[in-house]
Amino acid sequence: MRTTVGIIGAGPAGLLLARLLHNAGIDSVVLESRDRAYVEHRQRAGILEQGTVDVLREAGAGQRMDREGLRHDGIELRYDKKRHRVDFPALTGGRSVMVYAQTEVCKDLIALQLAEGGPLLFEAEALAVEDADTDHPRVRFRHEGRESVLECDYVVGCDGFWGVARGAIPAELTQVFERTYPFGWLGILADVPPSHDELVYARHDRGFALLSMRSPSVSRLYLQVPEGTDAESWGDEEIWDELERRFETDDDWRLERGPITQKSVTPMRSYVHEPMRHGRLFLAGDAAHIVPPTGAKGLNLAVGDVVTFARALTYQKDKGSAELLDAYSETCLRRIWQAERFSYDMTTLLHRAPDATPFEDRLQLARLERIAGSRAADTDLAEAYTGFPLG
Ligand code: RFL
Ligand code: PHB
Repeated sequence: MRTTVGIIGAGPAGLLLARLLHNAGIDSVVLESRDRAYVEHRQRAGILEQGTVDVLREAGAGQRMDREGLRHDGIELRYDKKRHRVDFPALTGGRSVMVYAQTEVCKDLIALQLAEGGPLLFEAEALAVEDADTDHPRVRFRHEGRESVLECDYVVGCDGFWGVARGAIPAELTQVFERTYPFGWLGILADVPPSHDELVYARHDRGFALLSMRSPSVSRLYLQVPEGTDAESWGDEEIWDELERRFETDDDWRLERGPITQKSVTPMRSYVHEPMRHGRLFLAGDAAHIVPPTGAKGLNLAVGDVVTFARALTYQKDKGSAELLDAYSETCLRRIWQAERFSYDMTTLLHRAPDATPFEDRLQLARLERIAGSRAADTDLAEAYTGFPLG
């Protein structure tokens, strides 16, 4: 099997890349180790930055998002029973975000790829990337019980944090920057209308809580829990009781309860792998970097990477110049480090570390008061949350 761009992984990064290349007249093959139902139902991110929304529309993948997605013009920060709304359009010259789940983005892109695009093979597991530093890189993979080779001009590793592509970059050329956190998020889906029409990020002495949503009738909520917590160790009523405590206000706001349909724990990590390119192998999305979910940046960063790659390869095709491909890693990393910084800031602003001192508690509250009381600090948050420009 032969193609111009071999794409490993059919998460948002791999699927969107295949679509962008198809639109640019460049052929690709996508290899995905899991089956279609698994990829379409994996619960993850929920917030699309303005730039991501624009990219999906331009790629012809925005119709259902525009019908069913919920435009959000702000978020609420809650602390000390107080509520502060961050007004995105007022602070950023009109920008907003979209609540449209990653599962739905993936469903839309898969349907388009199968209808119009190049091959997308499910249950096709990449085993190794070979000859990455030559002009004929290859992906060895297993599909339908047989081992095969995909011969490529370029390989893009969109295979997430646990994928194989990153391992093909020699360790001596690599630098890894990493931080883990002593807590995770217990996430639930519940069949109940969201108790607020915008997301609520709550800082509480008992730990962080987040109110989000998937639709006008489905809520998505998260609780900070100790690292390594088993989701099943939390009973449903216990979860609602804890959410209620952490979202407490000094007004008559109420948290509505409903049947919990899914429960899981997500670990928290910050991670950057440099460089993101070795010869003709490029890394994109979670394969190269992880942010803690507090800033809602993971999916949006993946989109930024593949837009950068697609532009660079199109430039190479049209102008015969590898200038943008050569700059890929550097271009992506500038944006990635801004998202790492913001995600870290949001995480440390809102979570309570197990060894937090009263001094650190007061500092968190002072930081929150500063955001609530200063247009400059409020704007800083709004700009980062709605997203930095692509490239
Ligand atoms: P993905 O979505 O992980 O997709 C990678 C794909 O590669 C496949 N794969 C392979 N395929 C072939 N051969 C192999 N050897 C392969 N190894 C792996 C996998 O099956 C998968 O389909 O990466 P991508 O495309 O870079 O997209 C990134 C986003 O998914 C990610 O940044 C966000 O979802 C991060 N994230 C969250 N972000 C938020 O903004 N809000 C959230 O609430 C949120 N929750 C999460 C998350 C990430 C999680 N991970 C990675 C464990 C919850 C979880 C559990
Ligand atoms: C979500 O809806 O899953 C979500 C929203 C905002 C975040 C993280 C996750 O910061």
